[in-house]
Amino acid sequence: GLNLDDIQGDILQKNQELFYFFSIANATAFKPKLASEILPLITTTTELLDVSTQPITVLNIAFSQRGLTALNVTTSLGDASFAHGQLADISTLGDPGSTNWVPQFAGTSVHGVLLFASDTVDNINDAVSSLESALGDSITKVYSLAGAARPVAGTEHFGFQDGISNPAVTGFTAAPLPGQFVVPAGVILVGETGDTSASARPAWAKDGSFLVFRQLKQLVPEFNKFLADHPIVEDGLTAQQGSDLLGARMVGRWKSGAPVDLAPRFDDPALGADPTRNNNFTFSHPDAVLTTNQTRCPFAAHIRKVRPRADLGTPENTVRAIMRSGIPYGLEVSDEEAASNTTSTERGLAFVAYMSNPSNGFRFLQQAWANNPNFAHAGVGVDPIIGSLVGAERVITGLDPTNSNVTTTLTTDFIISRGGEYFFSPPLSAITSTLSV
Ligand code: N7H
Repeated sequence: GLNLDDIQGDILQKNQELFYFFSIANATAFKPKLASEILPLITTTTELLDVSTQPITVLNIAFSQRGLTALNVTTSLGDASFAHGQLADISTLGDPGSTNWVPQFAGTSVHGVLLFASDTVDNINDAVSSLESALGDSITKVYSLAGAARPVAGTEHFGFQDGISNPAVTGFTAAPLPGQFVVPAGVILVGETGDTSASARPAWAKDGSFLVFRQLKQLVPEFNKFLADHPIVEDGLTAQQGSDLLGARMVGRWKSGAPVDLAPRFDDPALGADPTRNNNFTFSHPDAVLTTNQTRCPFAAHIRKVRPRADLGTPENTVRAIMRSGIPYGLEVSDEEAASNTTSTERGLAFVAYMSNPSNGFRFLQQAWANNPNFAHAGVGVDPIIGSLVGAERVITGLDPTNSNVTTTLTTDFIISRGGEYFFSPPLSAITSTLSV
């Protein structure tokens, strides 16, 4: 089985979370404090499994390549995108230059990130100030981003339930839900069975995981305006229903979480809320040709682009699987923003995903699938949610269920990347054996 005492435990549903990006100002002073002050506070997966051992504030830590270098860790983690940092991937990821990036992510001082998660902001602030005083000037704060659950729990800012489909991990998830994707532990954890890159990683990295962080700004009033202006027109649908259907087909799920593959015309909140049913689909149906039929779920729908299920075989889906653990950030849309259809205060998704191989996982999903107009079929168009053509207009097919040849042109992106970094979330044992010595 997995050594859950050695694996950092990032809680999946959280109320408040602070991402605290830091620079190691003095490695000699930081190393002993990493062992004596930070390590005892790190929350393990074991501790999270039982309510009685869950701390008031969950703490995790992860390091960028620059951070490992600052700690004088010279063994390579064997992943080029991690080694070069996310800024070097800017064109690979389709970000239209670094002008939209948070300047700190475009700089060179982000050595690591501390993740604080709790029920309240006060708890987080207490944990931050006590850790800050313990660490003194061995680190400096570079940047922080505060995430918070929205009033409708579990939704992201466009209004859709998120966090429904995460893989079940062999050796960890005792009873996978019906239809849940089961992956070998090594797809998420370095060095475990199924990690195809294990031989490239140092022994101390075993049971760690790469953490991809992205600050993804969402233009919510603009997205809503687009849906309102382009309702799907079909007999029996009101304009509002047509707009809701367009949004659902862009995502591949209704706001409730109900997959359009199972609820093709109208939302089905009971289906959306039912974990035994809301993942139990493959896009394949006996009455439809898988490679041409888009009456249920468009090929370009976000969830189908990033996880094509029956469109590809299980091995191809498996190697791309990621464990998502993001949280929304920013305020709710104000009345003024809604009335003017214009974002004036930043909000979005603090995207977090874990995987044993970031080049196979996140980076591949973004570049080769979401941003590729010819995946999974020629001429489909990019992912209308996260797909990028570096700011150019995006032409999507298949969004109209009545005629799959109709194209939908998106003249603007609804998600703007503000950048991020690639981190490595080490096993606790590596802190003792390697990072703090
Ligand atoms: Fe996505 N959204 O609100 O539209 N995502 N995503 N994502 N996403 C998913 O199934 C969203 C982003 C994946 O197994 C749902 O849990 C938004 C990036 C994957 O069927 C919704 C942003 C990447 C899945 C959203 C965003 C992914 C997934 C449905 C950015 C990777 C699971 C809920 C602001 C490169 C697919 C669910 C599966 C699901 C949204 C980003 C990947 C609603 C708003 C950058 C693998």
